[in-house]
Amino acid sequence: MKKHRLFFALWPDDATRNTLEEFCGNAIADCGGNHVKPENFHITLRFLGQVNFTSNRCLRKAAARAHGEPVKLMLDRLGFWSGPQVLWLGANKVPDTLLRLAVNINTELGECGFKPEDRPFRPHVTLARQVTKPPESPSISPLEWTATHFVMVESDTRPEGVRYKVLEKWPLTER
Ligand code: 3AM
Repeated sequence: MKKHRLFFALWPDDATRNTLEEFCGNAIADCGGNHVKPENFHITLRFLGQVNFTSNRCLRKAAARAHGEPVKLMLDRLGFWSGPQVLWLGANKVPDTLLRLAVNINTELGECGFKPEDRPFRPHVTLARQVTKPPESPSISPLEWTATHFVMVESDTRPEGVRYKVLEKWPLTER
């Protein structure tokens, strides 16, 4: 049976995507690595890996049960991880709404046989990969983004690079 490589994410609207590109352009250009295409910018909530059709249905039901409120982000920090060689954009203050959303998703995923991830949740937008040196300055013009939905994405690795396809989205609503 065909499997799909899936993950849950916060997915920027076009305006936010354009601002991300504008604000981070210089840092991305300076870092020298493999630049992530702006259409691929996102914040991963939970990576799922290869999933079959039956799990896929369970996952969609779990996502529909995982309540979350709108996530108001202030992206104001450039970072670099030397292990995975990633340049990323994140927030000095991660909002509780985002942490709660990730917990709720992970909790509901238990119904589908997915255990919570061992590694800590470090929300970020990957800007470039195969980066070998930290950015010259970690400061960046703060960018505000209020995420009003979260999505399930299929990741398709092709010879020309990875392509992401949004399969479904769920609203984040005030209680
Ligand atoms: O959100 P970013 O770009 O940091 O690195 C992959 C990407 O992260 C990550 O899932 C996101 C969407 O592809 N990823 C890939 N394989 C993974 C794995 N085995 C993984 N995350 C955890 N475990």
